[in-house]
Amino acid sequence: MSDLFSDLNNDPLELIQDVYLLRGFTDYHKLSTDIESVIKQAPFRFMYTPGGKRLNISMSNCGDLGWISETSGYHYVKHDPTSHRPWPGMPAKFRLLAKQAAAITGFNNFSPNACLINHYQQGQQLAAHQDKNEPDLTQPIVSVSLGMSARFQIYGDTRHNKPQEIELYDGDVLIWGRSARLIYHGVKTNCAIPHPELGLHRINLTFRKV
Ligand code: MD6
Ligand code: FE
Repeated sequence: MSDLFSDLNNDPLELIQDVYLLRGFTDYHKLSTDIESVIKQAPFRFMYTPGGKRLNISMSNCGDLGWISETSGYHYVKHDPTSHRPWPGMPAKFRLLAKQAAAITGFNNFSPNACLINHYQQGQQLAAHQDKNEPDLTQPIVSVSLGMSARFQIYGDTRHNKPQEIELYDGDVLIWGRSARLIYHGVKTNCAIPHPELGLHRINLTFRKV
């Protein structure tokens, strides 16, 4: 399995300092069996913000810990609050993909134990936010885009900047950390291009060490 991803794009583009893009590093087809298995065990669901609003996109998790939003705040937890069972294990292929993508961009020994799975239908968006619920901010985040395209927005150090926008397609992988670890970012899908298998659905895997 070690060469599953290594024959693909090993030439990252640095979008801004410490944010790297690997175009077409993987594709939905390679990961679909594992994704279907995880989602069967822990179906996508809409979570609620601490302010009581329903999030725009549905989510699930796999790995030792899963990210949840609820009225008491944002947390990483070992059990799926819907089923009360542990989150599904992180598939070996997912772990390898994240490790290899991180290593290519100089983040050696990345060993993620949490994978948040976001699901978008066309028009659903993720508002500008920072990822800051992780205890060790020296660890990078690896993010895999699958399915329909999306417009990824990079705002920088405040959400009030005009964002740099980049279109992400099936199999694109973003890796970021160091000076960029806390930048604001968001996602829009109103102009998405459909994917041959997933149609107007997008799945995003974000790998973290927490
Ligand atoms: C998404 N991604 O692409 C959402 N966060 O659907 C993120 O929020 C994200 O891509 C931190 C690092 C990379 C990301
Ligand atoms: Fe994020």
